[in-house]
Amino acid sequence: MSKILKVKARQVFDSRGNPTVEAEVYTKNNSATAICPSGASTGTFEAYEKRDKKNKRYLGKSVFSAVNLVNTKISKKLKGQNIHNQERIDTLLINLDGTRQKTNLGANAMLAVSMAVKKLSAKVKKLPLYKTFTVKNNFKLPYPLMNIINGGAHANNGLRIQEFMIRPDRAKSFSEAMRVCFLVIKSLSKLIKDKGLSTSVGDEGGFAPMISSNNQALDLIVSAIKKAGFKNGKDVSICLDVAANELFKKDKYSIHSKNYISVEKSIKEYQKIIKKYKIKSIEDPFAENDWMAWNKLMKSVKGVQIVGDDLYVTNLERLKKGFLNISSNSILIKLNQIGTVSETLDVIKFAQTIGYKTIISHRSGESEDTFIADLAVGTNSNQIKTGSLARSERVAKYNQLIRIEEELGKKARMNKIN
Ligand code: 2PG
Ligand code: MG
Repeated sequence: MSKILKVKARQVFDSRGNPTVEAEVYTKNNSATAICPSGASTGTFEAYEKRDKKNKRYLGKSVFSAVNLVNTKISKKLKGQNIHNQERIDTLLINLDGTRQKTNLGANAMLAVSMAVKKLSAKVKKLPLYKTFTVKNNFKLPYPLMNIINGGAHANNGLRIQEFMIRPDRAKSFSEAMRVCFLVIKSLSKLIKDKGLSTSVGDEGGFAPMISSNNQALDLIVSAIKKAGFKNGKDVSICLDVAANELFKKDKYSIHSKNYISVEKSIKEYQKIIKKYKIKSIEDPFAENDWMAWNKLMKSVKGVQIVGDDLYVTNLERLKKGFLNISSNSILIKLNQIGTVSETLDVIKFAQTIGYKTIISHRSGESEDTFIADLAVGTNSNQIKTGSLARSERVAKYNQLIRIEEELGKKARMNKIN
């Protein structure tokens, strides 16, 4: 048995330049680190992110109190624990915190520790991380959902929809999937340049040109797919994250234009763009508490992946509610929405049992940590959403998947999209 000697944390910075927690866990001869990511368009029911709101030296954004809790209370509690007993360690963290939304310790402190424990256990066992989750063999690589045009809270261009993504549905291998996305992105870059617009990128590496209509962004992507030599809706599919929490006021939505319209009218507009642009996946089409709207959409569109992100916040109770309500057919998984590795795995297992697709996701504030790439393969998740082919904190995850595919060699398989 390898026992935890101590746990230590430090404040580091994320891809937006904001402070975040890095934890380091030690056994006698080994150690491992993990960094907690951070969202911008967060759900109300997400686990709590602890920041030093009163410390003006970092404009209220530092995480020294979370770091301090790791170095004191958490380290003391975990000392002597078996590094391989993830569930017990996560339960100790949950009980030590003792709140529903992890407000005492902070999910940022807890998750950094939980991930570092998982990484260290794999290291001690001399196993690659992806082999230590739920799947033991027949590993499958996820399809990348690449966010190639950024809008909403991730850019300042006035686009209503937050993420315009592509998914290379016919790629037979992960490296081929990357090649397809590479070609579409290069083609999109040229189109944007030719229009005299800027090719600078948003928080997740997608272009953030100064356009403000969803249809304009969608037209650009359709042309880029075509110019790259692919068929929209066959080789490459367009997928969206609306992040509708941000576009909701008094039962009305401003998804399709600046005007606020009813759920029924919004669904009609969804139907139009689904048809016109052959859209295959829509994440957070409605707000986190508007369960009826989700159900209405599920009844009105067929053959579209409807993904719950802010709706479920990787929380088992909310997922169960959504399942009973027939709210979606897929779930976005973000470790820091719930705060421990074990709870995340429970949600993935349940989602897969009820036939939901699981999509492992980054946050808009990310780091060099590639944990989610291994998690996607280790749970046979269908897709991974981790930004565009730009900004090293996004590309790092794709590069890790290329390494995993290479290591699996002939045994490597792509997951099933449908
Ligand atoms: C989302 C995420 C990641 P954020 O809404 O799906 O793309 O954004 O991390 O800002 O919540
Ligand atoms: Mg989302």
